[in-house]
Amino acid sequence: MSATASSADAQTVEGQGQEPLTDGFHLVVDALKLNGINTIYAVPGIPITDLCRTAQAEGMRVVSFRHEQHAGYAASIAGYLTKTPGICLTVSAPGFLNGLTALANATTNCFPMILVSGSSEREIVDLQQGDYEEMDQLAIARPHCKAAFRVLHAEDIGIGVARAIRAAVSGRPGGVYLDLPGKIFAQVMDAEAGRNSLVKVIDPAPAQLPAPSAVSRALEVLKGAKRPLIILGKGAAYAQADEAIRELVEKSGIPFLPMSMAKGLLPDNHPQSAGAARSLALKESDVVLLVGARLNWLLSHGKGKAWGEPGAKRFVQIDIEPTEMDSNVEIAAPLVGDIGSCVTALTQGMGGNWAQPPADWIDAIEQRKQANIEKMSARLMNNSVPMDFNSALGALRAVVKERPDTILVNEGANTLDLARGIIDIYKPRHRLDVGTWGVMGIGMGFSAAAAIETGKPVLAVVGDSAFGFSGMEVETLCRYNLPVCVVVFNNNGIYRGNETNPLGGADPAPLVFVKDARYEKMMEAFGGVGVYATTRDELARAVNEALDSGRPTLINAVIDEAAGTESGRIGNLNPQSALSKKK
Ligand code: ADP
Ligand code: TZD
Ligand code: MG
Repeated sequence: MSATASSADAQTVEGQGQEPLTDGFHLVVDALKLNGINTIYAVPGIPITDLCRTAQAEGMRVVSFRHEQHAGYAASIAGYLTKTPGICLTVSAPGFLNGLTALANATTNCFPMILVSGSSEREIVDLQQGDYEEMDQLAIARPHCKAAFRVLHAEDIGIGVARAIRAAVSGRPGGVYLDLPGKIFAQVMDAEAGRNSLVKVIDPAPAQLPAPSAVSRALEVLKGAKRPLIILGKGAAYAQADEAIRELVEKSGIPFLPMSMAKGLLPDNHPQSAGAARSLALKESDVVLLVGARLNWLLSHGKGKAWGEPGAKRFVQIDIEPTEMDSNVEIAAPLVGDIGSCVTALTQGMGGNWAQPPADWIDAIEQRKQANIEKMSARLMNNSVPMDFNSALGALRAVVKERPDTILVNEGANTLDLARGIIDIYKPRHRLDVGTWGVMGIGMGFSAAAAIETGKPVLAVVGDSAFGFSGMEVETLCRYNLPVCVVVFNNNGIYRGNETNPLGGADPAPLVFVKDARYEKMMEAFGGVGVYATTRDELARAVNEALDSGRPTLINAVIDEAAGTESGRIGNLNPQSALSKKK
């Protein structure tokens, strides 16, 4: 049925006066559009250059990046924000590999995305005869994603795209790889047969109801609690069951702790938030309800010092992935299903007279909260020059409070850990960060996609090291004129900027950068606004102006180079030599 044609033939496909034809390029675009996907994050080149052009000509938004990793991060966070897989499109071998980090990161974080890569000729690749950008991409992608597919014939593009979409968003969301060998793009086929080959994915992420017996068990465990706690994770934010979650939390009266990207699901100033009493809540609670949060390293694996008395805690866990249960500790009441359905079932099961948690537990949390908030508030008001992390973040905290619609993107070490505690978030999915891997480099990709997918202003608060991983994408922000304000916390290095070479040689210490680097000029180079800020007032003013104007802006916020701590707040994970010379 399909015939091959050169790309020159493909361009004359229309208007030949005979049977209308279509080709692989158009089928890929049509298959995506049919499924409500209208944006592609890409880096063009052989063999997908014409795919980028075709997509734009057919009305899709094609956002072209400077490096595939950032196109990939953009696609992954688009998927997280919309529950529709984000598309990252790359060339073969090196472009594919550049995108693969983002695909693996998406899978790890349960973000739905599809990495679509062009690939070289199968016959040559499989015989290892040295094709242009030769690589067995499908085999390499497989361990890093939920599913990996290859399409060899134009008439299978529709089914390939459909399988990729369903795999990405059903069950636990994640990354999917779709391999498109260059040959198929120019394959032509009858236009009507082409249309008929497309598949619209019906109900791509079906509701999964928990078993009634599992709901009763969970309610029994919760009912017996003296010091209950709810932990909301980014799975809960992803699920977009915002109202159902609020109802459960408020009806139960149970204090909640948001994981980093779940901040704002309920506002951080909600009376039941235990955010400012985190360590007390983790340690002293007796029953913990996990909603879309894994007991991984970010929660100390559910055991150890942070969790108090060993074995004293009982867990109820809501997750769509059955094998997540008991991954680290025993789960007394597993609730397998989608978060909306599970949370609703719990709320309904609580009936009309659900007992509120004991007052002494609520009081203990409230007291610790007030004490911690008081301790922090002086630090946030400090007016010293240069700024330290707390004082600069205090200024940004006030800006976000005034502008709760702003989406915060955050990466770095100290810049990340301190911002997470200091900047309150008021709306669901308004905080995007380094996630499960703690990966540096998500900054500009996440910012671009957040602006594009939501139309809202974005504030990216990034360490100077973190920024360096995606810094060139400020050109992308300028090219698409995106309302992104980047604040680089410039402390001259990784964690701190004041280390020296222990041997006193000419090379600087490995953790330090050029002193007083002028990052704002990078934004100016491409027509955006650059600001050098040394005081809290200058910083706040510049951020407000940027968010008002909507112009791409980079503010170089000068931070005391001695203010940071090693690895931010996770120094305990960092092995240190007792023998080597350090200064
Ligand atoms: P955090 O880092 O915020 O603690 P994690 O990424 O560790 O969150 O956990 C998210 C969890 O949410 C994953 O185990 C994933 O399977 C689950 N999840 C994602 N979407 C849904 C959904 N719609 N319904 C139920 N569980 C979900
Ligand atoms: N590479 C990648 C992809 N991810 C990482 N997490 C790291 C390296 C290691 N790393 C961290 O974990 S934080 C960090 C690196 C390089 C940068 C910290 O410096 P910063 O932040 O300037 O961004 P602060 O504010 O100076 O602490
Ligand atoms: Mg730094």
